[in-house]
Amino acid sequence: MMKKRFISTIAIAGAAAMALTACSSDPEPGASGSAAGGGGGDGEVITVGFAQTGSESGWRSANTDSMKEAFSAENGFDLIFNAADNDTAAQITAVRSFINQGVDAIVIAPIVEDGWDDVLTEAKNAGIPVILEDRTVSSPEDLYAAWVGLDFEKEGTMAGEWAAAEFGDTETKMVVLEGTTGSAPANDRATGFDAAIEGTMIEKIDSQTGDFTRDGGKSVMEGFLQNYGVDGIDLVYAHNDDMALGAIEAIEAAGAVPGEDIKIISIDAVHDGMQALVDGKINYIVECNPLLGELAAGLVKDVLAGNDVERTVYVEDQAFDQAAAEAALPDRKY
Ligand code: GYE
Repeated sequence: MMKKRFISTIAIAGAAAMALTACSSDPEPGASGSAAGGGGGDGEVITVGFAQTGSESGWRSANTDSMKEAFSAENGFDLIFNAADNDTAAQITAVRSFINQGVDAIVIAPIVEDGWDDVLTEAKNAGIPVILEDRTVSSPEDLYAAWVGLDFEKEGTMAGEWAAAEFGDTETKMVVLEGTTGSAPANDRATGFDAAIEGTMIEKIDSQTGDFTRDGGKSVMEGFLQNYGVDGIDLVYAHNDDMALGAIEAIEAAGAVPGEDIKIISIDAVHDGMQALVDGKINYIVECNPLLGELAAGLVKDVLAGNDVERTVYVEDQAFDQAAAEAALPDRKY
């Protein structure tokens, strides 16, 4: 049985504090600082290769910042950062090069779920632990040490439940802007949402990938508007805020009012998305917390130190309507 742990935003601050505690209990707390907390407690700098997906969205920028901050020299790390520009082959090549460089640990935010068995086996054979952050893989669990991220299916369910409550009793034509094909969040956000709207009067008339980017969301939405017309679409479900923001541009260019003529639901709750929600252009957003750096760094240290870790660490998300977004926006960290 997999052990599962849910962590709230407050607990993330706690985890950060724990990480600091771990650092300060290092054998030589007064030492120059550059190697503090490294090498699983033996004062060595930990070399970590991080294979990021790319830079497709606001969420991704916040996640990259969080990772770079946590895997800093002050925290005892030497970080080798690679962003694969959403190219799955390039991401696997990056992981292979980390193995060849003999890094201490590898962290991956896997672009897609499938295709990881070979390179994960190579890492295992080389004795290099792999920690996954953000997205999941379909590989057997013994090929990686731990995963930290979000419950994407639950995010989809929360979005779908809101849609069902708001629009379920009226004939509603919905189009979907999917995330990257084959990625865990695109798969799971579709599953959760579809189950939640089952049996309602919401009809999915089309669904296409916009690759989690603003440009992708805009051009797919332009196509939908061409095919169905402004009057033929009532609701957009976007798998992330960036695609919703692209859709807003397309809807406005078509002479319609986003959030009114065509309602929009999205996922992430990054700053620009929350602002659009406050402005009434998006109607509902489910959060996806990108601040996973401290937890990922803690897992790397624990795994290298031979400590028992939670194999699956879920960070909890919330959801926002316009009033909640207005209240939350000033204090948002991303
Ligand atoms: O929702 C999207 C990003 O994997 C959870 O990837 C992440 C998703 C996020 O590009 O904005």
